[in-house]
Amino acid sequence: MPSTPALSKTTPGILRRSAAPAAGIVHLGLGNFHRAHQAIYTDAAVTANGGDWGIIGVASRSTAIPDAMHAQDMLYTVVEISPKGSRFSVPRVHTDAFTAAANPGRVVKAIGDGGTRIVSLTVTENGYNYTPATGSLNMQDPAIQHDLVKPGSPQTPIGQIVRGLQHRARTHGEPVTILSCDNLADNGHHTQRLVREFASLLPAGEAAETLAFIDANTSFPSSMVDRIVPATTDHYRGLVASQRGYRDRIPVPAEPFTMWIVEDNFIAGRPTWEAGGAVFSDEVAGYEQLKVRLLNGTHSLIAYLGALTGAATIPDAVANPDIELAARTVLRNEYLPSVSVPSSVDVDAYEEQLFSRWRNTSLGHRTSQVGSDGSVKLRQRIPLPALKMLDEGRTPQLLALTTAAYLACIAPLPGFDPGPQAHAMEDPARGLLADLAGGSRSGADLAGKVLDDYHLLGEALAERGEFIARTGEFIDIIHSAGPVAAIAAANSS
Ligand code: CS2
Repeated sequence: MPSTPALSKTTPGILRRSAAPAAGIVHLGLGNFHRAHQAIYTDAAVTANGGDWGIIGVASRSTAIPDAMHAQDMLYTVVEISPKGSRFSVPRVHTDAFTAAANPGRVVKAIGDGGTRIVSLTVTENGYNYTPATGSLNMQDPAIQHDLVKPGSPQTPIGQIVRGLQHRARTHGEPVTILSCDNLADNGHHTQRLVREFASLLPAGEAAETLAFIDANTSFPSSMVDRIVPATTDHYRGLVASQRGYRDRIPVPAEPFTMWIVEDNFIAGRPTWEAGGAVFSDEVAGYEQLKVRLLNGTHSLIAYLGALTGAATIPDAVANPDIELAARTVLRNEYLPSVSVPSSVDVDAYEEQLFSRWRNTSLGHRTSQVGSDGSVKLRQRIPLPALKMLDEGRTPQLLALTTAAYLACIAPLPGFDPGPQAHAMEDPARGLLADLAGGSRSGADLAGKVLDDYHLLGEALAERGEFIARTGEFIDIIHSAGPVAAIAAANSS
């Protein structure tokens, strides 16, 4: 039997254009999300209206995706998965792909190149090297320390961007847009603040020159991105081989739903992403709040409570009526009141759409994936809605429960086993939080150390004893009576 051929530019029937456009975008974070989101919109824009908007994809550490992309003529398959069936597409926009860790100088050169007009990022909340306590650049981070003194080999995205901007300032001086596509509240300003903070820490003359360039020649639009993109598995490789007749080492599974709301503030031009359905809007802040709180915040609650009940996937977790009730309550009563809902959004329809997306059983989105990196994700999701409720004299029961369930997964008190899904969650603060838990006698003790001393959810919430005490009580209930008892306690308070 002939073996299945590998995906390449000669694979019949997949390419709408014979060649990728010339590069105009450097994308930091060549992961699954980018390949199923911005790449699809860019492909639609270039197909409809042309333009030199090819993408140089930069993976942070792993060489797996760049290697496979080179072996497949920069191609890969996006597999849209719904219970009704699968749809396949092959974007044709990447012009190059490499790994930053192995080629730090090349990243600086690509960002510094005059042909680069947009530097976009999907580096996750964990990629911005900020301190949860203050939202500022984490000066204790050895990678930031390294990047401040080693201009030629930056390791962090913020360091890479600033070094690339310095190159631009000193050579051609062309403007460039820095576009964050991560789930950070106010992601444009947040990124701009970190970039400026890094630049201001350079030696005096360099700092002034770089800041002047940043202020005159860059823009930092905010954007809200949305598409559920699970990790790929052999199942999807098999599906592509059997349904499309070629071998793809790196297919990307994604839900059919996709959304991109962008602030139209591009100092050096942009692709016509509206051709792919992107919406340019002045209401990005409202969309970001809506998404980061209602979707991502509720997602965290579902992931941690789900993992504690043994659910491996998000659809399994929301199928549990207690978890569904907790999710609906946190979304409606605790997140929604803090959101400036954009004029075109019908909240009831948005909520129902979220639940139907979360119920997509064919997607297999794992609780351990959504539960990973909680120490940097929850900082984006919980503090502002919690503070608003506390200021109004109400206790945010389910936000405290989210925090408690997170800690029960990542930093259980001695003698408690949160189960395999919790063990599989990765988190940059796992070691530190586990140490704090190891030396704690009770939930109150742990919650005090994590929220008050360590400021996991920022400085303002560290001052709110009521929130910390309630989190401690939920930690104890989860440890002694389980997550369902904790949901009942939250709902009856
Ligand atoms: C999830 C997001 O992992 C998480 O924290 O909430 O990755 C979510 O699936 C996407 O933001 C959906 O757009």
